[in-house]
Amino acid sequence: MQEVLGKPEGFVDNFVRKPGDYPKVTHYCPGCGHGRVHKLIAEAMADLEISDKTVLISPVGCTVFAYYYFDCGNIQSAHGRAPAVGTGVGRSNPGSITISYQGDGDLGAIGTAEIIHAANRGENMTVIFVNNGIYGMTGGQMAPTTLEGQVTTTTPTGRDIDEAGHPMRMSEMIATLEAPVFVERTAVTDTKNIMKTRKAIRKALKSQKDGYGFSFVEILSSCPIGWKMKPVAANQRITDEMVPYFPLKNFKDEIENRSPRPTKTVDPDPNKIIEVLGVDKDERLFKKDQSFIDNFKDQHVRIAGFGGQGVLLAGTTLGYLGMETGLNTTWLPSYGPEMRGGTANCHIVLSNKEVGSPLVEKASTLIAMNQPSLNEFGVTVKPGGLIVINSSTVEGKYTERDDVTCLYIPMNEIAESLGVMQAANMAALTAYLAYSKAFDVDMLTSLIKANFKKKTLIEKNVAVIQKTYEYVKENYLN
Ligand SMILES: Cc1ncc(C[n+]2csc(CCOP(=O)(O)OP(=O)(O)O)c2C)c(N)n1
Ligand code: SF4
Repeated sequence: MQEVLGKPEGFVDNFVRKPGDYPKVTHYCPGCGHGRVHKLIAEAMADLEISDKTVLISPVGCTVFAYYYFDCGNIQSAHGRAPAVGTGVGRSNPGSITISYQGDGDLGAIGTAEIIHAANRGENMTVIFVNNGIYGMTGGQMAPTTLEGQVTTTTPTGRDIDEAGHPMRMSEMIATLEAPVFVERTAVTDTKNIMKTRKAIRKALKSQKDGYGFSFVEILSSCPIGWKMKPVAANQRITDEMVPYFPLKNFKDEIENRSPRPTKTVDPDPNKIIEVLGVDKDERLFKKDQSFIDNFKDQHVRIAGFGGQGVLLAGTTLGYLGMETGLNTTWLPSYGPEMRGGTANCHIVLSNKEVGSPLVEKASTLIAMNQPSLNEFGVTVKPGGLIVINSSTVEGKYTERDDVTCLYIPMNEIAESLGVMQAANMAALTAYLAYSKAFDVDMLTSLIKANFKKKTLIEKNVAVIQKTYEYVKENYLN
């Protein structure tokens, strides 16, 4: 029999990076280990016949390029987050094969939490951890696996363990956890080690295919560019310097002793949840009015101000109005680390259709509780949209746009005059509702009465709503 060696089936035919490139040139530097590891994965995918159900997740680092090469589903994730993305992919697609392909900076530094917890949960995923002891892509900074004394751009006199700690042995750490089924460290230095790596990758993928859960294959690999060495010397350095600290061995192989894990779909029965929570899904504050729902015009509202102005509460109140009338509703807060005085804003989407995204990039209404919010978000309002401005804190008129309607409401004065300064947010909400007619202002009053506990607070808030309504009627409604 004659065996023809060629490109593994698991690779795409042409590695086209940009028009005009020679399609067979890869991104990787001469002597880089990534190419060798790629080939072993591509071969295994083809031989195990799993390409059509494999999703390979490449995060940040030189690993990021993986999606140019593999003929399978590819997702590019944020730095260190591949195991978290893989968790979602695996759980929502039972029976799929998830490969998390990560470097040592990615897996051992920024993504430490993700890898440890995915391993600890025993997610059905295969992690290929390419350990080259350095941040390759960014020019050779120290990584958690950089050896003691190793010179990098951020340790020009060599890694000092008193200052930077000891190099981390990730395989050893992962192997202490209960759930992982297979953990092995290999290298891609020579034929013998490449064959061992090949076997480990196959074993990990096969065990995932059979449903055994989490496998981890760490591969010592060279980065001649980051190490500032010629490829042959870099290869030798793995054997001489890395292997003594990172021994090549199997740390865990439980495949024979375990049974495949049951496939669980993360699709909880909503009726069951409703039953457990003891709520009645049809019980709403407002009687369901199908014609109101059918005629409802989508609202994309951004409410912005500084912390302490009740911006987020105004948002949830509006969200409750949506929920209590039977609309689809999302509320997305965004605020600084400070509790008070920092910036705060929230996005609210209300619709009679499914909401595709909770982000309000183009607002139909902006409620600007202070000047910085108006400056920042005024430009995001859709032409023909509405801006409700707190004229107690914003000086003059908003002249940046002539294609939107602006309401100037002295929210602080209204609230203060009724002895409840914190209710400026209700003045804001009332002005928006009164002008836009998205909901009847009386509905806001009913909601406050139903949701607020303190009688005096209810009375004061209701007074703010009434006074603001009068103000809007007098100044903006004919
Ligand atoms: C959130 C975030 N932080 C930092 C970076 C910058 N960054 C890009 S690649 C990289 C290092 C990757 O090193 P490693 O995971 O070891 O992979 P290698 O390039 O060596 O294969 C860093 C820090 C980024 N892109 N995103
Ligand atoms: S910088 Fe290092 S890891 Fe990145 S492609 Fe080049 S040799 Fe490989």
